[in-house]
Amino acid sequence: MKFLQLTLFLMFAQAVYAEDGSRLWLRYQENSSRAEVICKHKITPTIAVAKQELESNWKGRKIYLQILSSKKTSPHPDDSFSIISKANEIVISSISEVGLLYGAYHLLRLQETAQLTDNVNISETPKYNLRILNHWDNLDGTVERGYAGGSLWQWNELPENLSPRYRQYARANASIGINGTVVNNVNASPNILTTHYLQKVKALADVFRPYGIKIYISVNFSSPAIIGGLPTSDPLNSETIAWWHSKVAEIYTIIPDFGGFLVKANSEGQPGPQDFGRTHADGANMLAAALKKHGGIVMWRAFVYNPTAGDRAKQAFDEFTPLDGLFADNVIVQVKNGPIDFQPREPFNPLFGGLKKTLIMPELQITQEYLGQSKHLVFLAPMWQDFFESDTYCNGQGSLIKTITTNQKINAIAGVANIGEDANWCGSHFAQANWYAFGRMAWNPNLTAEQIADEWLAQTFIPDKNFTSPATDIMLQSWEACINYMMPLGLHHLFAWEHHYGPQPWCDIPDAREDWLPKYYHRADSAGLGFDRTTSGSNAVAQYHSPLREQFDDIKTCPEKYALWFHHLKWNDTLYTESAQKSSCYFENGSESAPQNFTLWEALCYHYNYGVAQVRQMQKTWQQCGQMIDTERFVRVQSGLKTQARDAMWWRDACLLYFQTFSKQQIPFNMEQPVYELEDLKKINLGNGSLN
Ligand code: GCW
Repeated sequence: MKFLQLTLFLMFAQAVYAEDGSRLWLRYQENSSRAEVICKHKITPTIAVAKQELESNWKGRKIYLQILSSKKTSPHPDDSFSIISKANEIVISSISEVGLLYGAYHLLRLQETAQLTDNVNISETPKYNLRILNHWDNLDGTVERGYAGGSLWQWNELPENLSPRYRQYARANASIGINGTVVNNVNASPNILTTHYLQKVKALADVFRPYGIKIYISVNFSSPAIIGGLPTSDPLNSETIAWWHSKVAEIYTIIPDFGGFLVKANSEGQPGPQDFGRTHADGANMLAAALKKHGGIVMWRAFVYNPTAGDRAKQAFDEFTPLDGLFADNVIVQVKNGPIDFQPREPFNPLFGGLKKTLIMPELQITQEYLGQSKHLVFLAPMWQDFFESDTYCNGQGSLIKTITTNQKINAIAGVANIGEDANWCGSHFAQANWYAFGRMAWNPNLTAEQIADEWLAQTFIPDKNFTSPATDIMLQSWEACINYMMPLGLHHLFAWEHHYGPQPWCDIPDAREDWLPKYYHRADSAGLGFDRTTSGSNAVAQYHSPLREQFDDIKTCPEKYALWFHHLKWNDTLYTESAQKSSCYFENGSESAPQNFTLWEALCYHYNYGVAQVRQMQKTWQQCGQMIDTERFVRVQSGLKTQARDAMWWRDACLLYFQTFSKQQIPFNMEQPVYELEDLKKINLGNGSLN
């Protein structure tokens, strides 16, 4: 009998506490009796959420929720809040309801991360007004570059049936300050604009509204012709214009607080204004005019490149800078962080600092398309921190990206979501940290990766330094590790065809677009390696402001991390900078035998091996600290790290053995030697994703 009771108890406990990650970072221990929360204002749906979260989860003094009268000093002050403690109470105040909600989540975060002190006096204002997720979710339920199962949106069941996950999704976003979501893929189906689908979108908007989240949609530029039956979608044609005006009016009748459109035009086969001999500005302004009177915006993507010869890294700049100043004031040009495409590491996109009279917003990729997808533990906040802190020099020294993109009339930022229908939302436990980090940095890009890792770990696992501090180390070195084992020294796009998971630097597809093949980017030959973007090459360096352009142009001053991004170096050229300093970190025979300077070939061997060593170290650290948490998540992460360690060796061997066919040099004896044969690696079919 006792045994049966125990078994039942264990089964029950397991069912209640399945550690599948579904609770994300919101793992509050509910109060047995409700906390005292007083609000003298009308309890609107948003205030009700704030109140309920605090009543259930706050474990301290009485709380007052207070709406202040607005001074209307800026167009977007709404989300700010303050939290002030008095002797027996805490007052959260804001001029908006959603500000109170953000204040509530902030206070709970302080509680959960053990950062609460007796005297609280906090004032928070987000740096970006619009903090938006971009879902690349298709209407057929698939997700482009999604690694966490199918789409969260059950289009077939909407609008009648509302999955409970919609509310959980909104709650998670609100808890980190995200206030907008583009629900469908930028490779947009025109059908999203049909009344049938707009009703479904409305149902989602209704769920998200109390959480302060606005809905946006991606639109297909040819919608007037495809679903409207017009002979053209030319943005200067009066019928086209009328169609968009009436479509937008319809949307606002259905969803009165609709946010606006996101558009991918004339890129990778998507239609756009250039199909009709018009410019991006013509296209964007036409849509903007339709949205303007309703308060909507257009986010017009700058991710464009033609299959023509030339340097792909230069194309967006070349296409958009002549249009600077021509965009309407409710158009924001949405620019990926780097000039190519979410590679493990890119220098910043020169459109930041290049467009001076146009609203511009960064697009970051949370889903790890090119960083091991949901299989590798790669924390992206260090990359984003690096990006935000990049100095564009557009108005002299100190023109940091985080400064110039948060001092505009509308300050916005987008992150391509990594969310799917998997129980744990993101496909792996640590991938959730990237969703979390995006929200936190969109609120405040001055937060450091370390702070964010630490607070995420404390909430998601345990607020114990013995755990969070080594686990933070893992997270903080994971991005560099990934760069090292995948494509160090400025290499980029060595990925397998279309799949973007494993290495295929040799990839050659007959008739494929040249700029979709790794060879276009690495340019390996018997002389050396790398893409010459100097003044004697493609001259992409000229797109940067001085002194960056001169710095990048000269290999002696070009940061080593961008060496092969900007230069075609010879195999025996000497690299003077960081490799040599790091040489003592990883050598089988210890630092004494390490050379003071590396040749390019040696540096390459060193970095690939160092990347593998870093993952092995991540495994050890996890072994040390991970056992402090529940077994289920410990084991899952442990197993993920095994995959990552094997994949790191696969990457190292594939790239080194392939480049060796050009360098014709041995891998230095004091470094680890390959474990695979190049010919075997070439046979891997990436249909199944990995070596395993
Ligand atoms: O990174 C590339 C992806 C495409 C994506 C495109 C884009 C949505 O491989 O899948 O399409 O970028 O950003 O438009």
